[in-house]
Amino acid sequence: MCLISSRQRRSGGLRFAAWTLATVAVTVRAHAVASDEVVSPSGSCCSGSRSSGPPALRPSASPAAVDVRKGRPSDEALRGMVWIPGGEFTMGGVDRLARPDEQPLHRVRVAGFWMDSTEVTNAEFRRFVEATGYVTTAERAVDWEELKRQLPPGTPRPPEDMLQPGASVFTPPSGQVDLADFRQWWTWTPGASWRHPSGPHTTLEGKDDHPVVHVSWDDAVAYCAWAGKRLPTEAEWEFAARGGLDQAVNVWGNEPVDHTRANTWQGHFPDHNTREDGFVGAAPVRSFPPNGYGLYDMAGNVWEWCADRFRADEYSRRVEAAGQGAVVADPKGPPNSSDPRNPHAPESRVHRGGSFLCSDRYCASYRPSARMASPPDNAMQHLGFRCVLSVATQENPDRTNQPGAEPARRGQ
Ligand SMILES: [Ca+2]
Ligand SMILES: [Ca+2]
Repeated sequence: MCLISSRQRRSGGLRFAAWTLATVAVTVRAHAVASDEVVSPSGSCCSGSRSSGPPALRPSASPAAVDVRKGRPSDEALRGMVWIPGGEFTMGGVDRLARPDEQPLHRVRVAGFWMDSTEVTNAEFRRFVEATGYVTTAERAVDWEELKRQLPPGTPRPPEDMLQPGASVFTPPSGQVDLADFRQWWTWTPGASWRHPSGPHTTLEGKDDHPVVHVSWDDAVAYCAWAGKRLPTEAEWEFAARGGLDQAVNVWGNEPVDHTRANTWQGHFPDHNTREDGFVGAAPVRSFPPNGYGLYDMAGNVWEWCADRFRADEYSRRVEAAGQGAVVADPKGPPNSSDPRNPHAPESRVHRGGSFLCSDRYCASYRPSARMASPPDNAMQHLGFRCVLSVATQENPDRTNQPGAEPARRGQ
């Protein structure tokens, strides 16, 4: 658990430094986050350097994820999870909406694993916070004295509200705007956090079964560690999202998205949401049909963090390393990030699946091959996560909950 705290301090500071370098001459409103944008402007913003760190997590608060005597996940750990059988699939996309970072197509094999059937909900995240005292990235103020040591000499102090706890909230404009300017619909909002998803005056009342949002990658990793689980790799996430439909455009097949399929955006983005699917923002999990593996909201609702660092050229590098036609086994992402959307960020982590802000006009990232990424301390109103769990076998007793582990049993 100490590792979690140090990671938060590290990436928080670096993330905010990246923002400052990229946007110091821009207005406060420009400090909004990266979005669903297909070709988003460089730089994105952030929840700031949270150098104060969370309080120490209390030990023995984690549910027992693995029964070490039996070498398999405990019934408690498997609650709400489904077994994703391992196999081969074609990773990437070449449909009309596919982007260059989804190519080239290549064959990938993943070992089986358990996966949360839904995005982690507010109720689940609350149990984690109550058990551990964890404080999320967005709930911590920025330590300017620490931050400025990471910046070029003379870098001006950011506006005071940028140093306060907060996150970016979707604020639709009143009319049509330039889709290349995400500042038109993202507003840095002091006091916004997972507890106050639309700003300090909003609550979670009636939203226990909504996906938790405004959680950074660091927060997601902390939750998964507490639960004895982990974030999926990007390959595992895409394999699972496809639900057995290899090379289909969408998680339900090749039919285009509509309001019955997933929580996405209907109408004119970002100023007019006709909410034909019933939801302007996030929906309760399981509001739409599951995919072939029984997973809900793998398309839309909220984005989901993955473990991997992001590189736009990861697939071409992967194919080059493995050789044309090779099957890549359980890729775990590159050692370094390279993200043209966040060129100043020292690290960028993948998130997948799109959100309630996606439409085919704007992002189309509800497609299982679509890739996006943000710095690991970004907390956003449309970004959450779900966990996976690997299990050990007698042959591989040390692979418990590591990517690539084999199943001890099948179920559900
Ligand atoms: Ca919707
Ligand atoms: Ca989702």
